[in-house]
Amino acid sequence: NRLKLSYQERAKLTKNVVAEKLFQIMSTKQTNLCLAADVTVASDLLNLAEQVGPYICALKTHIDIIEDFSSNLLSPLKEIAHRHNFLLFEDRKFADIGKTVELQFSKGIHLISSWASLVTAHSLLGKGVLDGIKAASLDSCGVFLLAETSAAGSLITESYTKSTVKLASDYPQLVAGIVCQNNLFLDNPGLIQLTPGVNINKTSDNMGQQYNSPEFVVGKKGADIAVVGRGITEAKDPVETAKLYRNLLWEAYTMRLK
Ligand code: 5IU
Repeated sequence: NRLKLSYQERAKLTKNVVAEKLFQIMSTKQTNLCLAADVTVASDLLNLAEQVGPYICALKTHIDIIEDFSSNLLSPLKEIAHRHNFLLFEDRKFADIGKTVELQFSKGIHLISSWASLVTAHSLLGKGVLDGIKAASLDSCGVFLLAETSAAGSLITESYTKSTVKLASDYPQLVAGIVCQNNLFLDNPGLIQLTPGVNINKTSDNMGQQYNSPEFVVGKKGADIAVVGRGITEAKDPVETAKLYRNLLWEAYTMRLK
């Protein structure tokens, strides 16, 4: 049962090297918080990464929403991630045939494979998406496959969710974990459960996002890492709020181990 194992112990059970690194970072920095840095200006992204960096294990980006994107953003972003010891995680949600995914991952203006050590992908088209990511990986890369979402009215079915977990376990070298809302793989402690839709002040937004509390997702739903976006980025004091989420999430994890 992975829920009773520490992140440190689970680091040894991973087959994907980025997942191993992520568990080690979580353990060393005592944080299972991933910040969804959904800002649209390059300097805001860098400032957020710099300020919140000490309290997170990963910074999740949507690099295609940056209005003033240029490749000049990439080296300072990498430098901040390195200095504060967190991973860069592009939430690209790859969903095409393998060859196209290979190109989307490594080409275009965003050059994702040159800086992101983690990416998300849909399992909809099957294993090709993983082959495409693998073909374009420069260094080591970890994929999070989407098995469930926090969105109300999602079209994902139970059998789709199940098949996605199966696909993940068929590619242990490449898959770091699964994005989901429920405890889907107790028996596979090397995989990481990443759960978005976490907010302490709201239960939804006006576009179908559904939120739960840190205690609920980590304590009851098996999240290893929680993704928090607007709960932090739209707070009056994002740094203090990031610390608060970090503490609540870590406390929920230590309670779970007992
Ligand atoms: N995200 C979700 N739910 C999902 C998946 C991804 O919210 O099921 I898959 C992303 C979208 C956004 C972040 O980048 O996680 C959540 O941001 P907020 O905490 O601001 O809602």
